[in-house]
Amino acid sequence: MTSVRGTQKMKRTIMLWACLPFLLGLPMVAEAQESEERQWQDESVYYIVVDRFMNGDMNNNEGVDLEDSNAYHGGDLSGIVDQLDYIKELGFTTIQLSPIMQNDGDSYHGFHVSDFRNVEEHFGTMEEARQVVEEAHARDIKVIFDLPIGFVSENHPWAENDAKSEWLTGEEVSSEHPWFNQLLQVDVNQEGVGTYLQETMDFWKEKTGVDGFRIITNGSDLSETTLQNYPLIMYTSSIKEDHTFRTVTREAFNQAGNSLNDLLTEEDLTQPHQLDFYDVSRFTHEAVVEGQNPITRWQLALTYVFTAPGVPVVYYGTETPLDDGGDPQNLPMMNFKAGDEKQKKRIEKLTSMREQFPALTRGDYRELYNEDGLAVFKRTYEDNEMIIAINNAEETRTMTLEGLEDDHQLRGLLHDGLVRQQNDGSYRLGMERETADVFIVEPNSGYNWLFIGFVGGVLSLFVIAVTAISLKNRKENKG
Ligand SMILES: [Ca+2]
Ligand SMILES: [Ca+2]
Repeated sequence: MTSVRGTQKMKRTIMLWACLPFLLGLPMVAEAQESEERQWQDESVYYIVVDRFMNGDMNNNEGVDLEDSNAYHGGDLSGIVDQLDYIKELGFTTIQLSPIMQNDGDSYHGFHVSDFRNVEEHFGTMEEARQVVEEAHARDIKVIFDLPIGFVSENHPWAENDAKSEWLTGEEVSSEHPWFNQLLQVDVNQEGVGTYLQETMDFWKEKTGVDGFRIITNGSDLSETTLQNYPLIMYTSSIKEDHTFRTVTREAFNQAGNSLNDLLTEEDLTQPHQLDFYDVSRFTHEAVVEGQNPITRWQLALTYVFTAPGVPVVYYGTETPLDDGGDPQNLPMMNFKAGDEKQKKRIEKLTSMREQFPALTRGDYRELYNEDGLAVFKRTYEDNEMIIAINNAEETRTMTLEGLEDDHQLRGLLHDGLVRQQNDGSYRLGMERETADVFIVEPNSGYNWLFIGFVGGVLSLFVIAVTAISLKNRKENKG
């Protein structure tokens, strides 16, 4: 009898203690941002080169040769489904896939399309494309497809069909990049092409549920009328773009001691920002060539890309970080066993910050300071104010923050730093060499007495409740 009663008593006590975290969690819930309708600029994007990510199906491996960097390597749509949890853990909210449309020859990169409305057999089937989207959505991840409408393979039916051949300019794409050799230019400004593009996007939406597209052109802008008010995520990019943001960001961060004065800050919050892509060697390699620690370099560069206006698009393998040996065409298979924990942790923190603090995705931008390798800027959205500090110098740097209200503090989210108001009323920010931090600006209440009071109150109630139960049990035992 005694043992049963003892067990019951223990159960009651355990249940009471089990409630504690929930009670303590209550003020956190109240603080959470009210969810507004999500916009494209709120996303953090992970870019996947489908052939080089994960080989999930051995039955579609025809011609696969891991020794030949120009041959298919076997990655496919079902492999992406297998790794969605991995991507989710890193905190990305959108995946973007290199072109999955039917392709000619060995074009593992997907840019030699022969049918815009079919899935390349090396990558899988339409059903598997639908599954990628469905499984991603089940994890609250959006999916974007690359759609290279600006050019087609020489074997595309448009090259043969007299009626459609007027959609082509009659010229080949001129590009120094070998991926774009022997491609026929599409005249994207023709009304027929615009209609075809729109119907093709509708087709993929209907078949797979995809959330949006990147339309890739050959230099000419799409006619605006075609795509205005298109209801899905959609942005265009050209293989002729000069990628100024990318160039200056890479140059600023590839070496400690570089000035950050040239960093380019755009007004456009919806502009995708990608440091690595098919036409440029990995930033990892650039840092290695400069004799730098690539992890440190990436941490500063990524902090900038994730907190400056724009949408961060991270190339697969950045988290490990993958080195291409300086050849942008060298896209090794993703190695899920490799990886640097510090690098992954930084990415996880940056993605979660963008989810938590709308100033980072929607806020106004203002530069506060930029000298001797230390850049400090502020993002503000409604009552959320964040200050980002990046010290690219090889020494500790300090600066005085102007224009902050009295009795506030800056709480660092990457290094747990705390900046408090000095006796003379100023705020002094100090950053160690080659570090970056993202600070939340909040009222300085010294200790948070409201919260301490709440916790104290809850604890007292618990002590009283537990004591009362013990007394009651003791009485029962005696009785
Ligand atoms: Ca495969
Ligand atoms: Ca093919």
